[in-house]
This record gives sequence, C-alpha cells and structure tokens, in this order.
Amino acid sequence: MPQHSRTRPEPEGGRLALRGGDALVVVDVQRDFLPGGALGVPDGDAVVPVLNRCMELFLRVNLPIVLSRDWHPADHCSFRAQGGPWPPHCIAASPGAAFAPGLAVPEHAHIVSKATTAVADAYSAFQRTGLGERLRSLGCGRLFIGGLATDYCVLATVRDAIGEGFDVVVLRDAMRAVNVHPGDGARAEHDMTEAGAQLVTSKQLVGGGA
Ligand code: VGL
Ligand code: ZN
Repeated sequence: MPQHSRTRPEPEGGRLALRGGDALVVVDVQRDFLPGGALGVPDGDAVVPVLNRCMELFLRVNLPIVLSRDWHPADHCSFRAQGGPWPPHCIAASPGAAFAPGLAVPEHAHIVSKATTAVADAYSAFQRTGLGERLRSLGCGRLFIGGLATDYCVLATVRDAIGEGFDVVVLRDAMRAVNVHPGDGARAEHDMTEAGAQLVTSKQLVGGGA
C-alpha cells in the first residue's frame, strides 16, 4: 500500500519528500532547443543530466512522468515566414523535434505534443493537449516542473498548472532561459513565485513516502 504523506514540504533549502499524487513534467527538452539547435537555449543541454536524475527518482517510487514536446507543422504560424517571431523549429517528426540526445525517456512516460496545427501556437503543455484531465485521472495533485525554456514554455506551463488547481514545484536547476531580453529568465522565476509556485533545486528531492 502506498503511504500518502500528509506532512507539509520542509522550508526552503530543506528536503522535499515525494509522495503519492506527485508527477514530474519535463517541458520541451528537444534538440532544437539545445545549443546549436534551430532555437538554441544557452546552456540548455545542462538540464539533461539533472532531469535524468529526477526521472530516475520518480521512476523508482513509481510516480508518473510527463514529457511535453513542441510539435509544429512546417508552415506553423510562429515561424518568421508566416509572420511569427521564431525561426522554424521542432517540425513534427524531424530530427530537431526529437528529445535531447542523452535524455533518458522512460518507456512508460506520458508524451504530450503541443502546437500541432498551423494556425495556433501553444507555449503551455496544458494548451489543447488534455494534460490537465490526464493528470487528474492519474490522481495527481502536485507537479514538479522543469525543462526549456524558462521564460516561454516552462513559465506558461507553470501558470496553467496553477490555474488548473495543481500545486506546483519548479525545479530551478532543471531549466534554462532564452533571455531574448536580458533578465527574462529571472523575471519568469519571479512571476512563477508570484503565481504561487514553490521554487526548489532538484537536490532537495528525496524519494520518500510515495
Ligand atoms: C518554445 C519558443 C517557441 C519553448 C517553443 O519550448 O520554450 N519557445 N516555441
Ligand atoms: Zn514552438
């Protein structure tokens, strides 16, 4: 029988025990968002080993793992040729849309593809994906979130998760920012906290009473 811990998370810097109802959400850790990719996030590859350790921890205590991926058609509205802000990136099934090399995607992970039609963009993993429903049906109440990029898809995912009623813990060392404007990443972290997310480092996580 799983033990559902009722204890509150320890104060900042303390250990945070995983429990039943937790899930890990890995946002858009794809080739095109790594340095050298079509829309490379500076130091983006640094999140790979950190998220691998997190996934291992969630796997060990049998908690759900979700990976979202940007999955655009070749004529997506966010691309410059269509008047959007970005170079073409994460074209569905192209090499750039693949998960980062070295990312240890678990066999039973839940994969969520987003912004899959030409006419709409979606930064959040919850936008038109059914992820909220899926997580609720799994009994999830608290989400641990990391990935790329802090100031776009991670921020939007954190906001929507809170809006959908989930408790959110953001893994600071498991995300990196694009920083189109200097300070965007720091502002995004501030906004996440304001929205009600708890910011921690992955080293605080322990596979406790789940
Ligand atoms: C993203 C820009 C465009 C992201 C996706 O995953 O943060 N950023 N599409
Ligand atoms: Zn995109």
